[in-house]
Amino acid sequence: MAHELPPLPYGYDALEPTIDKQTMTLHHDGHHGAYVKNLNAAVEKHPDLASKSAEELLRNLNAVPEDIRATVRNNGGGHVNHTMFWKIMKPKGGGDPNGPVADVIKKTFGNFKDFQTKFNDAGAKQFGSGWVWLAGKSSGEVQIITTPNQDNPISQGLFPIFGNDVWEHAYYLKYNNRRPEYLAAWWNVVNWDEINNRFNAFKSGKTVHEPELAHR
Ligand code: MN3
Repeated sequence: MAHELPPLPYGYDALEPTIDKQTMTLHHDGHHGAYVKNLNAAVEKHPDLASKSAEELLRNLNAVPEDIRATVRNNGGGHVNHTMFWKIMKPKGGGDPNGPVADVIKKTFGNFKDFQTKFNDAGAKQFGSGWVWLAGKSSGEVQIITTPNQDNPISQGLFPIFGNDVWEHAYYLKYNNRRPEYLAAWWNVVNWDEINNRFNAFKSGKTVHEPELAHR
């Protein structure tokens, strides 16, 4: 069975006014759709990889044949990253974090405002395309990291608790070149319940981050 584009869990206009309908349509159907299509085209060349989930491929990129390794890294990464991204946003989201993720933010960064500032600064400074993440380390601690292109933290042995997409395709139609404005507004659509689910999975040692991608 081929890799599949998961449906958007809400309408294309559901995150208005923070993220506009046209951006969501192009981003999900166009960009994410293309990552899935390109990943399938690459994996078709190596039928022994057909049973592997996109996460399994990313977790050990050195095991992926060299002729498709860069394609799997970029398009498998794009598939896994965006599958996370749609879930950790929701209409009428935002507000202060709650639950265990609020506790770890307070413990690690002092308070939510300081965490947001550090996260937004890291995302603003990521040169070119990429992502800013709250990632979990094997020690159980969390840290803010950035990755270029579509690299996912699992390729570094880190758990992607949540991340924001700072590719221009994520914000340019509405925010133009004002990436910091997008980063600041994005918190209005964050889904803290889903982020707590992910944080709990990290704390309980789960190694699958996007369960819907695990069974093919
Ligand atoms: Mn994107």
